[in-house]
Amino acid sequence: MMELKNKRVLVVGLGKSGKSAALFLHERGAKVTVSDSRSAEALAGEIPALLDAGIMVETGGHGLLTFRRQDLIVVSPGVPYDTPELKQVRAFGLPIIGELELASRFLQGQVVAITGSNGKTTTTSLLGKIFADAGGPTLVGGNIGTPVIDLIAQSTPLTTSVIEVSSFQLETVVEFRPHIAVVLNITPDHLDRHRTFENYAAMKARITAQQTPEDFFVLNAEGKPTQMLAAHTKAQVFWFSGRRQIKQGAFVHGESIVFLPREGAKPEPVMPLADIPLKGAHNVENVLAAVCAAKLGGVSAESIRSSVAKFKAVEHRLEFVAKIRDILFFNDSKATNVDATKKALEAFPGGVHLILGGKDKNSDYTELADLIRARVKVVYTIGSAAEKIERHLAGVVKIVSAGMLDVAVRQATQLAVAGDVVLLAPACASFDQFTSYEHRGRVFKGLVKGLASGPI
Ligand code: UMA
Repeated sequence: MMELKNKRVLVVGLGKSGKSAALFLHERGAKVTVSDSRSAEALAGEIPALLDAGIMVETGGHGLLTFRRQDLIVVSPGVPYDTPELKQVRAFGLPIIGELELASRFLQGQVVAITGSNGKTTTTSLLGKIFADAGGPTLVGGNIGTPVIDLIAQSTPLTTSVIEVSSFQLETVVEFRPHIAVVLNITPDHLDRHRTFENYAAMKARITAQQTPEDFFVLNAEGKPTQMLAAHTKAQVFWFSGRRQIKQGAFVHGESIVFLPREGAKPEPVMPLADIPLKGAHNVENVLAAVCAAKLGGVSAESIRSSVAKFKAVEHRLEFVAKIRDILFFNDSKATNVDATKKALEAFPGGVHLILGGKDKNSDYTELADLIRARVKVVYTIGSAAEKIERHLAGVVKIVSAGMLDVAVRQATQLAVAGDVVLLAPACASFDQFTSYEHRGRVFKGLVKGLASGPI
């Protein structure tokens, strides 16, 4: 375990991760400073408690000198790897780790880590529920919302921690070693930060870097980027597939999900597909991944089946909001990249009014053209990416430049007819107009609920 007493530690970023990291480090006897690019006014709610605890706070930017006087730097996931300050710190040879790495050095019990471009949160909550229903002490956290540091106090050697990890968090891991690691899929996302798809995929691969032959690596058998990872692990590889039988792992056989514990064994039936309560083929893949990881974690097929059958869609992931005048409203605010929007569209055969836009991540929206042509009646653009999206989809579909979410919802409701679907699956980050994708999703739901109570 890492010795922190009297160590000078700088925590960069005072969001959820940074705050938890700072307080944890302080409790362990470190001399902690936090630094955030936001102004003191913007952080007014956080600062007094930190100062009271004896933690130093720097606001309005990161001073180079602040970085120099430290023994360790702990960066928040949202802080880019190549900021000038971090570049310079690296040149001095100071250790830089992320909140996940720090937490994993203190977390007790076994870790099941899930990454992927899409489906992470659904799979993490489902797997958390499966392990908890099976009766063992279970904790759930990570990118899903609760910093892993906040799980440490409750963890014991018997705990299973089911952790959602992002490419941002994997960028700063060193010794992080999950007993079971899952990669759901790798499709372009966060290219504004990682620059190239290859860099982004390399970050995802770091989830297995410290695994050993006693560990398990669960991979999607469909798609080159996940297939290729099998060559880069020391762990035992298990696969999942919605399309075909695989060597060992979980797959769809007829109308059921089955698990194959090793090559040549008899597949064990786990559950009928009909018992999956979630919409869309992508959710079958999420369930397959969860089944595979749960079986490897020792959960019985019967227990898995009953947990999956009771599972409810996670908020903001293709979440049904309301039916008004026979128009269905779905909130998929978590569709923050092009691939997630594709998956959302695949869940509806047609008649879709699609709200797209927000903060661009260097994405290629022309990839949506075929599905939009086949299934979407009108696209409503919002946010700073609107103009780019309109250029990429010119001539493909009728486009309404709505600008703001409330305008988009109002216009979609006017143009939609009975049987149509109004879908928020924006393919972009939310940070231009909202504080998070959750905020955007809640605003959308509020607008829809407002329609339900007033005339339209
Ligand atoms: N900041 C700086 N300097 C910088 C950049 C940011 O000081 O150069 C400051 C900001 O002013 C802000 C703070 O850093 O005060 C924000 O830190 P953060 O962006 O790391 O956010 P947290 O609140 O700590 O939340 C993070 C994850 N956020 C990101 O990865 C962007 C949350 O994932 C996660 O739930 C939380 O830790 C707990 O683990 C959110 C996310 O959007 C949901 N994740 C991305 C995704 O899912 O696509 C990866």
